[in-house]
Amino acid sequence: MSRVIVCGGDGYLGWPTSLYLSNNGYDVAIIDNLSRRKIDIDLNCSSLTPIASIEERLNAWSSATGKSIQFLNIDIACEFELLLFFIKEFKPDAIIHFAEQRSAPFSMKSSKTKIYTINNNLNATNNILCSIVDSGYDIHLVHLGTMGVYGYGSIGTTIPEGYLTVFIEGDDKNQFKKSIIYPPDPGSVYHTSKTMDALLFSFYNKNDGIRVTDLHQGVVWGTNIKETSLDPRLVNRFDYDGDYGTVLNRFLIEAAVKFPLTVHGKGGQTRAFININDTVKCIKLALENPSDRGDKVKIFNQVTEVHTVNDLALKVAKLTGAEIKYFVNPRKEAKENTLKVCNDNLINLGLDPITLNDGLMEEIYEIADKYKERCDKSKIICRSTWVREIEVDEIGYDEPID
Ligand code: NAD
Ligand code: USQ
Repeated sequence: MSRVIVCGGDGYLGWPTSLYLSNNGYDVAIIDNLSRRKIDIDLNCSSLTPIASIEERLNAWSSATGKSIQFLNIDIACEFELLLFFIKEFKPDAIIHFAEQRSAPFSMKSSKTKIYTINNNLNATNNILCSIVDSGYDIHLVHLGTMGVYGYGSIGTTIPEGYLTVFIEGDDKNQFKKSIIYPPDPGSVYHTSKTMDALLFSFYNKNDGIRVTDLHQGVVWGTNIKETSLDPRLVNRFDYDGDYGTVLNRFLIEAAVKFPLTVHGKGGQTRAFININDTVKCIKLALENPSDRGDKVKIFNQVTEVHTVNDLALKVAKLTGAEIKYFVNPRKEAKENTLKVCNDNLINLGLDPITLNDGLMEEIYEIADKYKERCDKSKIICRSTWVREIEVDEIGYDEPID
């Protein structure tokens, strides 16, 4: 039986992944410092779905399936010795790394959240890499990265999977061919931390031969998978607040509580998306197809389709009858962009993408509707501004703003 440690296994993606892998024959241990739950308390918001404590979650999983998952409360960014001790004891074949502060708006709220995001994310990644080196085991690291490392402009070309082939003119005027990491172009402090992770992977891969797969994932939508639906105590989290909610999930709960769909600017931003059921499948595919020792970092674009924000709003409005409003964009981002993304690696490994047309949007709308009484409407509008010139009071204009 393959043994895997899921760092960040109490979170939105880590929890369903842990259950999915446990159900598919993996021996799973979760490490999490529960910081995401603490951030909810600080922000005075909570998941739309009522999530059980980690202890209740794990007991419910054992009762429902007879399988057990270990849990350790370790701060990966600060508690290196504990992390190393557990890795040596558990002897994992792989570690999946979800354990980072993942909200772009939260990372841009203040200097305090910028500093926390950089300290937490970079130290977590570096500590995991150091502990793999010190353990002496040949552990495959699978990291959840982001499409945002590329920026979102494909300048008429398809964004490749991590590497770009370039031709450089030498001093002797000959052309040299080289494969380089695609030029990073992050749009927030959070996204910047992911571009810095990529350099850490590249270095430890080159220096210590660590096998790494970096999954450059798009915006995730959805909430439950089959495993999290087995018992109400297994329900996954559903973030909808202005800091942590992602765009399509937000539009669905906004529609359920009759709040206008909050399109930023004119909604011309094009982003890549993936359903949470595909996220867990992609991670299993990545685990089953590690690189060989000595190979460079493997990079997969974990995305299934691209849409503009306005497209999404129109689809949700059509499904639910919701009203759309155009808000001052609190972010500094292009008003519109094209985006073409290569996802051949995961498709060639067998991913059969779920799309927005597969009826799942209705299912998520039903979940949003079921829990709508738990929604605090005052938390919906995004109030984290990228630059201080945008006054928080301006946000909420209901006309498209250039
Ligand atoms: P999340 O915040 O719900 O989960 C992250 C988990 O990691 C939380 O349970 C948190 O408590 C834990 N954690 C954070 N720092 C830690 C530390 N220092 N030590 C131990 N545990 C720590 O986030 P998510 O949505 O599940 O995202 C997981 C990963 O996937 C992130 O790295 C994110 O960048 C990436 N990702 C997410 C999305 C998305 O749409 N949600 C899209 C692309 C990529
Ligand atoms: N947006 C709106 N209205 C909203 C919320 C968002 O118009 O109510 C817009 C944003 O301005 C942005 C786009 O929708 O243009 C996407 O925003 P998002 O909040 O859904 O996603 P983002 O901040 O990019 O971050 C999320 C995850 C992050 C992950 C990233 C993948 O939180 O962890 O890395 O998606 S990607 O966007 O491909 O880089």
